[in-house]
Amino acid sequence: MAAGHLVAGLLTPASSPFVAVGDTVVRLSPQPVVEFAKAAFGTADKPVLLAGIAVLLVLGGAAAGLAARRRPGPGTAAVALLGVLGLAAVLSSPALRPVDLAAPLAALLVGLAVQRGLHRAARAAAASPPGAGRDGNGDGSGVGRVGRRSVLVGSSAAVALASLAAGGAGVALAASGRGIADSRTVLTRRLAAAALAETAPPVPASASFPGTVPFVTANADFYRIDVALQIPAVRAEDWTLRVHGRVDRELTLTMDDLLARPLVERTITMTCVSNTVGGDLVSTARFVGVELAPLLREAGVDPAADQLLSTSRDGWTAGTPTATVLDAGRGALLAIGMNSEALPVEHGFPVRMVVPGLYGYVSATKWLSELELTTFAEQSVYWRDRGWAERAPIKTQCRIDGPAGFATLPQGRVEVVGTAWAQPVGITAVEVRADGGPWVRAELATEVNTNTWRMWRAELDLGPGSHVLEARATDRRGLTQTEQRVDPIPDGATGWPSVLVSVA
Ligand SMILES: Nc1nc2c(c(=O)[nH]1)N[C@H]1C(S)=C(S)[C@@H](COP(=O)(O)O)O[C@H]1N2
Ligand SMILES: [Mo]
Repeated sequence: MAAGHLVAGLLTPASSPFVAVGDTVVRLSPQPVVEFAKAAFGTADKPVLLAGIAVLLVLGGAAAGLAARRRPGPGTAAVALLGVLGLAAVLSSPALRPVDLAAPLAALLVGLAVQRGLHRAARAAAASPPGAGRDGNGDGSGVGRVGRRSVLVGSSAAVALASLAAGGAGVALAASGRGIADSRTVLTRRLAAAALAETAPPVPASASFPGTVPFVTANADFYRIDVALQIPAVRAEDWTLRVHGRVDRELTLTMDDLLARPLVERTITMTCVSNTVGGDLVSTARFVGVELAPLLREAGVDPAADQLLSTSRDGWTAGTPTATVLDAGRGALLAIGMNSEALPVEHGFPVRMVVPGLYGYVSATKWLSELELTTFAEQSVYWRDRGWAERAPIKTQCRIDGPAGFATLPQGRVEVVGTAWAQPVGITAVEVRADGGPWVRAELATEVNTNTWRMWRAELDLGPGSHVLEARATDRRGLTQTEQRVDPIPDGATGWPSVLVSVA
């Protein structure tokens, strides 16, 4: 495994057999398993999966070792099986090339050699004349004390080799990581120096209330959702975007091409379809990028192409209604900057899509590499293949941020604060109530724009005892969110957020 990791570190990090098998498990997992993992482990699902694979490998190795006490066959078969799994994982990955087979191949060959060598050492020791290596363990297996010693020496040598390879892999991966970090620094500087054709108005202090979350989410706090076990490493200098499919002329753009276009800055609230009522898979940033609509118009879009299929460098895909992207008022972006920096690597460096008003899984492709004009009938995409809706506009929703659930409050007036969102139309009202009583209209903070969330506050009079506080939002279309609770799958959760508090 370490040998495979080393070769992958030098070539393509995601081709490490360990990572590639993990990616394949993620890709092939049946939908109930995926939903279970998300519910049980949340955003820790990635380390849990990798640790699980590591445990299985160790247990499998131990079992293979026991099975190979007499004949090398079972051990060789186990190593070969693992090697073939690694090869198959890399071969089936949509994002890896044939040369990336070098990593699982290295793992297979080194694995076979090490297994062979260890087995031979054990047999040689066991077969040596009496006195040199008696069968001292009494189980008749033929592996005696000296046998154990040579196996131990052999194993230690293998461990030492593995550590060397793993260390080398670490160095190789760190070097490629540094390459990306340097590229990000350069891009951040270029963005800072660039003249913006449109800047986002500053967010006024009146856009939030004490007790609400900060209006603009810091990059480090911005929610993160993706299926990438290994973040695709693409230097801005090497990045290209191919625009193809049902277009009059194919385009290939580089970062210089993007930066030569008018750069716009927009404050946008992104939302994940998996967000449950009251959840925090919603964040706001000031994105800098280029407008997608004029770019697609330059390529010449076939009017029949109702789906814009975007592909990530790691093979993940999303399908966005072409009409939404071409709608100039919507302001879909190819984003390069996020809160005065180049995009953080985990948020899609160097380029991602951002389309206000649509859940991320149908619009917000990170590590963007391809845009294809096609139809919803012709082609499906990653989450649609796994039971989620083909189209997914964001549902009007709100969240209570204070008081916290199960808080104990002093008697008297209680301040309730929170946020609400209805991209792209905006929020026009939020109401709160206690214990199913009359709705009380909340005070709304300044609207930054209709593509962002809007903070609110209200006061309620609460007597002693426990109380259920609820909230509901109304959007500019006049639609008030429904009380009916539904799960996120297939197209987003509904229901009123509520908290239980007690007044002393
Ligand atoms: N390449 C890639 N892009 C992706 C995803 C992914 O799994 N892979 N997940 C999408 C989903 S479901 C959401 S909600 C947003 C989240 O973006 P963030 O992690 O920057 O918040 O990215 C979208 N873009
Ligand atoms: Mo999402």
